[in-house]
Amino acid sequence: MFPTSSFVVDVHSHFYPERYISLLRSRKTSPRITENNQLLILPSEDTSSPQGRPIRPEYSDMDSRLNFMNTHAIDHSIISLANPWVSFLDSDEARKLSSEINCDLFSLSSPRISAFGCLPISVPDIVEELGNIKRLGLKGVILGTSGVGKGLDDPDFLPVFSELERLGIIAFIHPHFGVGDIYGDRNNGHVLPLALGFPFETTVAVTRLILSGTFDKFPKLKILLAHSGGVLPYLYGRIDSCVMHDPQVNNRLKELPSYYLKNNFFYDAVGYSQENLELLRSFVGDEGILFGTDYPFFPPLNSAPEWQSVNMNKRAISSQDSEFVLKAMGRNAEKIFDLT
Ligand code: 5CU
Repeated sequence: MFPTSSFVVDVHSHFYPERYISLLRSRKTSPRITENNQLLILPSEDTSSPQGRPIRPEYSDMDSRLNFMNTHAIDHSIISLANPWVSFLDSDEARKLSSEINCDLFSLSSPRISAFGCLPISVPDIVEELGNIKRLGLKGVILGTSGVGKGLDDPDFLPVFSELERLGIIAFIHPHFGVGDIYGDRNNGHVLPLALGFPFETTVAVTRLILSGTFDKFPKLKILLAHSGGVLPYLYGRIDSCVMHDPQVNNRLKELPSYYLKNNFFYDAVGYSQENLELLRSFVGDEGILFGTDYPFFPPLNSAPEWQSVNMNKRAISSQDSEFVLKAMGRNAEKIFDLT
């Protein structure tokens, strides 16, 4: 049951400012918007018979978003640019566009909307833009899994984590690449990259990040993980055991990986089932789980006003006790992101 007084916050909610839409419309290769209004983003999509998703007003129109929020009783959304952010641009273009988008996002802030900023693609530019994001008062940053090309455990990327910790900015780690479509060419739409590829991409990137010792260097660093942390809450015991039994890694970290997963990470509740949520809850406890929708992705295939994808996650949360419901639906986010 939903307690009537709950303040509901959506922490996983994407938005495309108009200037990003225009850029995608002007492009001939993915990411792009085709003449038939299909949005192509995933690396595997831009084939001879492109498989996109219809670009709908929800992607960039604030009124549609507010309608959606009203329909689903969401009081506040923390919006973020979706993958692949500005990663397809050259360094100068990425610096300019990320800074403009962050100003766009700031200008959309209201009692019902706040935002995570996006980042350019080189380390000095990222460090500089983090200062800008802090000054604008954005609630965090969205970060892909590739860092500046060599993953989040790239030693050259350390200054970014150092600055995130120093400024107290939370990074929302979100996948983009998936893992390879293997075995044959049957058309399964987006099911394999989104259902499996995305969570495994997050799992691999975050495990590498932990194994690099980054959280021993920056113990106050805080990360929000998309899609309930991929399969990390399911595999943490196996990851711990492999570290304990590996002569190369065994002495590298101060703690076992599960320690960092419990202490340095928050998790969105975008897992679509009660069992997934209960597993996550038993692993991380009640304070680190936050409701999200992944809007505007996964709209209903018919024109139903309520989104099944949203209701699946709400139903999973509301199957739990009312104290947890209050926390996961909004109180945790209010506290963590200082949503006053
Ligand atoms: O439908 C999709 O491709 C996506 C995507 O690319 N990113 C995301 O956050 N959700 C769904």
